[in-house]
Amino acid sequence: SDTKPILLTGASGNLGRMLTRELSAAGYTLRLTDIMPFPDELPKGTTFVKADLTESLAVVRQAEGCGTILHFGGVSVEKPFEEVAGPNLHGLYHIYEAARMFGARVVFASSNHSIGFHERPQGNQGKLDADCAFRPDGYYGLSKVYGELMGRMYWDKHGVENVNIRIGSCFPKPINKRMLATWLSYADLARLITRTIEAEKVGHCVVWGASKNPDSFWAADHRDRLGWEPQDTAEDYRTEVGHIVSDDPVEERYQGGGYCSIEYSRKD
Ligand code: 15L
Repeated sequence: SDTKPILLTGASGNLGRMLTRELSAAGYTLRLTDIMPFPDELPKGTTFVKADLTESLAVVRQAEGCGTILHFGGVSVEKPFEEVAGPNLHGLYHIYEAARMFGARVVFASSNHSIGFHERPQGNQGKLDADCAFRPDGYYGLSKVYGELMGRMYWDKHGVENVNIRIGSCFPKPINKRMLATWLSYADLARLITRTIEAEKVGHCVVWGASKNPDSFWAADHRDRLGWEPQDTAEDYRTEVGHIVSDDPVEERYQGGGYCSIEYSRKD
């Protein structure tokens, strides 16, 4: 396994905290960073530095000597453009420059909102492959498109390897019908991240971040390069949450759900 330390941005967020627990328990050396204080007890051998992604020097200092940068930092929900741009556009640039400088691999927490304006498929027909068109459903999703394309460019131009995970809905449990398609269990994400660290060669890689859900909206991607297969399934929650839908037709029509309805003003 990789002996170099791993930088984890967004460590104080829900997924950052879960990954800190899982990866430190598995024996990885972690350097954590976030703009918010780390709310849990620091695992042994782990360091935490409070830093703003928009400040390039702080990012570079943290990344020195790291083999992998797990980039979970930044704005994680729909916000006005000016709030998204600092962390998600400038911050991401700093991450990629640091990766180029130190020869690190970037694992980018992308999102289904980079393709959120694709309609939901009917049954097994029309599931999306990872090379589908980007159809962002807001400024947040647009920043994830930019992040994925930044990875494309840094691989083509500088050979910086990167894995872009289009995370569906990563929560302890699915809470509505949409999540019977989009849910990613914490355990499946943790196993996926381990593979992104350990895989021999990844190039520029795009993976759908969903568990083994029969209702998934998504099909082919690059998971074979990582040797990852999800093991959990949202199906276990069908009777509990399968009837929970919104009365907003825009939300129910598109894959991005409620993000598509935010400030939606199209008339036809
Ligand atoms: C995301 O990208 C968000 O970070 C998360 O909070 C959820 O809203 C998720 O998408 C989703 O689409 O369910």
